[in-house]
Amino acid sequence: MGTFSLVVVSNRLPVDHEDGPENADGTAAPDVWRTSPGGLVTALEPLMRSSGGAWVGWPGVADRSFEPFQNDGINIVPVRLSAAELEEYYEGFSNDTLWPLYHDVIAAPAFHRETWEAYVTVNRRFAAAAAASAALGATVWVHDYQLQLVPRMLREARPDLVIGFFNHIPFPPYGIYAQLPWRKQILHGLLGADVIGFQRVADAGNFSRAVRRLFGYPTRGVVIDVPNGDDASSIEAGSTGARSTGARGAGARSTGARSAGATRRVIAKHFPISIDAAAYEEMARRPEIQARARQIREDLGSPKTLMLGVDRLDYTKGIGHRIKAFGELLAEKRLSVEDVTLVQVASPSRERVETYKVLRDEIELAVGRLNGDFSTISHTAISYHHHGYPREEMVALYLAADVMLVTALRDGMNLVAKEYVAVRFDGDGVLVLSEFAGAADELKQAILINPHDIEGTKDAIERAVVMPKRERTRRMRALRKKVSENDVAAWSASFLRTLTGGAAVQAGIPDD
Ligand code: GDG
Repeated sequence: MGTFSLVVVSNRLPVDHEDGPENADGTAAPDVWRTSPGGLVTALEPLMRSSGGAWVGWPGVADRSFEPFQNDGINIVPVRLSAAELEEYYEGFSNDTLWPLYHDVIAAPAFHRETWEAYVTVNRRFAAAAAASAALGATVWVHDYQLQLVPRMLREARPDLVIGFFNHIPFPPYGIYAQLPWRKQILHGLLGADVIGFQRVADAGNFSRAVRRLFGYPTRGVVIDVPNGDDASSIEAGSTGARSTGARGAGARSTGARSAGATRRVIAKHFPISIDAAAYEEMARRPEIQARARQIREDLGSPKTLMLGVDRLDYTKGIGHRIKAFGELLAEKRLSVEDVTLVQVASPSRERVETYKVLRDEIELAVGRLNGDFSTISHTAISYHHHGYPREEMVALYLAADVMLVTALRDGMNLVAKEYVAVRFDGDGVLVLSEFAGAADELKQAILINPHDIEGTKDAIERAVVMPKRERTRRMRALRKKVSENDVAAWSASFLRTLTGGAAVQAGIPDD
């Protein structure tokens, strides 16, 4: 039992460990911690500070143990992972099994019993660290697909806790999910939470359907009635939802998300994640960033239209489809390299996973071919960058881009689409957005595409390039309203409200 009333659990901590320089006498200097300012940190920072919260996660370096410490007002609880565990739990089960499976099997998922074992072991370690940090009756918020067993493990160790889980990636349709050899164990793990959050209505629906198919538990809208005695034996017995009246642990306190009696009420609902829109706009308004945006256009030869893609180099992002569509538009002379340049930022990602190595080769071959075929001495068709950039540079790129291309084949949300919109305080710019990204549920005034339909994607790109100013402004105004109304603070507040308070009210509302 710990002392923190709010505990966040995620695979990575909001800080990265860096080896400090050696002292002059050859002894090691104190550890250096660099804050990694992701959206989640920004969203939770004020709350973590005011509630004295703790963050449990891996510090980004293998085989090292660190004591808990305070960083910038947040209590950091590092979880140790060995190099072998990283390979099996993270690169293996998380990124080579769950990631492709949950993204519509765009790449083939690997199913290995050893990596599953490592996933269970590591989830248990995260759960133990969270249980040791949380005060009596504390709220614990677990994040993402790497930690789906943690809610159940936590509930078993600490029935007094209020447990939330948020899935940042899609939850697949049953026909795909059912391939997973450990499909029951994962659902059982998740059902340990009081509230399970998803990006889209469809993801929450897929989850509830999987629960009905595999466990037979009744669902009504966003509510799932989970029998109180749904312990591990229900998995082995292949439970069809037989009720039990097992008592809840001592010290359990009643929250809106729970109900007394034979069943425990679990909520599975969409909470579309967002960004700190005001912070992006504030950066975009800085004179030096605007100057940088102008400089970028000039350095690219002042094209009439600058198109931009920003993605982790991942097969879910549809980078290849985007390049194909652009290449065909150039070949058919519907666009010309004198007028249009595509800047593609492909930030390095999961470089030790084989599928990602193959993808990098494919993309770079396609970029090289296209540039070889169409670039001139003075105009490069695709300006391709396999680096990570500082956030200021990303904002300058968004400001410089006339057309933003988000062509994901499947994406939980896609924050890049929202960042582009937040930055465009000038009311200009056109967003081309895949309907397979979660963002498409909210950003309906984008030009929505099916990236598998290359002809349709080409038409959409051409339309974006020639769109009259009036229409651009009208669409961007509506998009900006959406993003500023639902920023990341609203997102986390809404999730935590459902988890700790207003859940009883929400629970009565059918799925919307
Ligand atoms: C997962 C889900 C969901 C990218 N390159 C650079 C850079 N980025 C930043 C972007 C954006 C973030 O990384 C990427 O977020 P996305 O949402 O686009 O995609 P995933 O990484 O796949 O995130 C996704 C998200 O979780 C949140 O729930 O939306 O669906 O897959 O913020 O700007 N940032 C900097 N330099 C780069 O080179 N500074």
